[in-house]
Amino acid sequence: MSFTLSPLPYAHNALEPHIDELTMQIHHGKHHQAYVTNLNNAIAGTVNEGKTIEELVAVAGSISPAVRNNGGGHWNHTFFWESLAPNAGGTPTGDLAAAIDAAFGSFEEFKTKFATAGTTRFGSGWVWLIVKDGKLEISSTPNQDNPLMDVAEVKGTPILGVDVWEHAYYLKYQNKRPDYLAAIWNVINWNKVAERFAAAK
Ligand code: MN3
Repeated sequence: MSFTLSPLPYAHNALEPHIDELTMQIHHGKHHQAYVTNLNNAIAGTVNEGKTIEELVAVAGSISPAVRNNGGGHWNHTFFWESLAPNAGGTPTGDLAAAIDAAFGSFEEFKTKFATAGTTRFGSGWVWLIVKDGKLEISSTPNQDNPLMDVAEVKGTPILGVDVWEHAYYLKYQNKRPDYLAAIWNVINWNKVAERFAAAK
């Protein structure tokens, strides 16, 4: 059984003006599709055919670079689309808000630290909010790695992930990654993040 690209959970223009329609079309329809296609090609006829994406990601250090990179790309992007929503943003509430305050001092401090982690990730990668030993932490990973991978420097359960590859923002923000990371707060789906937090605790 091979992997398939799920449709975006909203229209390509639904995150305008923060993330533009053309970026979403290319990012989902071309980049994410390519990870799925290349992952399927890389596992075809091997022992990895038939494994779940979670099983593949967990053993990233001992599989081929093609499976690690494209498998990570598939998992990360699926997670990213669900981390965003139209008419979203605002501030987290309840247990999640309390945990953010406890870990980072305040929601504003959290946003600053998360943006710094994303901005200082050299080259391409991801910035994450994870649950580690019951507490929240910010981490970042290179390329298409993620905190579920055995190779991750900081391992944990991701509850929010933001793509900082140039393809995620270049058409609208050009080289200004900090502007993209400032705008992304307008479209974070905190209900989804809270749901993941409750499951991960
Ligand atoms: Mn991407």
